[in-house]
Amino acid sequence: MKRAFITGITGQDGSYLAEFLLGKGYEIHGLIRRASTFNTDRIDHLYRDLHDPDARVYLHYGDLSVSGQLTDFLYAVKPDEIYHLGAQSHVRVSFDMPEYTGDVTGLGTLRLLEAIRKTGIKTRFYQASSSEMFGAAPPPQSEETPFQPQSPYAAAKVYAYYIVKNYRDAYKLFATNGILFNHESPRRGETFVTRKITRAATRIKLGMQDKLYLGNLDAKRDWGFAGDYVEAMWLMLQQDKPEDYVIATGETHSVREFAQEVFGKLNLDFDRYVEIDPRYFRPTEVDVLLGDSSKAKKSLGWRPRISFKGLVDMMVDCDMEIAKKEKTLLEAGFESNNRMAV
Ligand code: NAP
Ligand code: G4F
Repeated sequence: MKRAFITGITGQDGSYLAEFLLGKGYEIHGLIRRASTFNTDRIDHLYRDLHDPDARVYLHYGDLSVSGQLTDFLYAVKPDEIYHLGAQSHVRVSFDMPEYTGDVTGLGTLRLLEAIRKTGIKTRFYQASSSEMFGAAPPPQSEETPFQPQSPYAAAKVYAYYIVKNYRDAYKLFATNGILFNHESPRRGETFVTRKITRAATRIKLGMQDKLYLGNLDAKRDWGFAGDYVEAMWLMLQQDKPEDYVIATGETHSVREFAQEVFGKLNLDFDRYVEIDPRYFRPTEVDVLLGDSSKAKKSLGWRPRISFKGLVDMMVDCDMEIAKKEKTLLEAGFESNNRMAV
């Protein structure tokens, strides 16, 4: 049985990847952070009690800012494949927490690479690189496009990207960069724009919210489905040689278009409910991301399956179910979304 180590297993991508690898027969080891509230909602359905003979998911407390522990984990687990997805991944937040973002999102990658080098384990390493690294570079962006990062998050990812290349060359590690464009799902964090829109619009539809406040509606993104993108991560680690790949749909839409699609599907008047709040503007913005994933198509045989409209439908349908449950609880006199007895 192959063994995978996943950082960021509690995040959107980590949960889809864990599902995907379990389907391929892997044993999964995930790094999780200790929190005072539960942070494993996205993977609870995958977890089995460790006394269960069929248990194949093991969770380990740790943090990307602590190197010694990462080394110990890798030495103990000796994974065949490492998927490094953990990061402070919110671009706007990285302007508020630049030092922390540099430490976790940038140096976190170095700590893992050092752990591989020091333990000498034979493994394959996937780095969650980002289309944010292209920043101000004109579209379409491919593996050949020079980076022009526009945020502390993007700068940290550029550092991580180059340190992966350096360890690949210097120490002959099997280490790859997957340069993934934006990918979304019903499991997307609620402060990223797509999920913020689908959550708000479905709540507005059911009369539980009056307005949706957004920032820059003109920014354009190449949005795909996270479930499709984790397959590309796996494919990259199954190749003979470690290389870097762009993963994207090749289609771009503005935030306004995404929101109009969502509000239109719900027969809601976009102009009536959406307002601009400059607090959501960023000190420097990435205007247009549009990926050229020809290399991945040719070499990995990878293609996105879910279309832009399919993604909107999936997210709206799931958030409508959540909104209905929330409304039922509210009508029955319960506070929704509040798991604590206060
Ligand atoms: P996400 O939902 O924000 O998940 C981030 C994960 O990192 C969570 O599991 C989080 O744990 C963990 N994490 C954060 N700080 C950590 C720390 N100090 N130590 C250990 N773990 C930590 O992000 P995602 O959308 O799944 O993205 C996965 C990766 O791909 C990230 O590296 C992101 O930057 C990159 N990426 C994402 C996209 C995209 O469009 N989604 C595109 C390109 C690249 P908690 O659950 O405890 O917070
Ligand atoms: O959904 P976003 O926050 O995603 P962003 O900044 O593109 O970053 C995501 O994708 C990257 C890949 O390119 C990942 F590396 C990164 O980890 C993350 O997953 O914002 C998308 C666009 C931006 O232009 C932003 O300014 O939406 C605009 N926007 C407009 N109003 C908003 C809002 N973004 C957020 N989060 N909230 C708003 O109210």
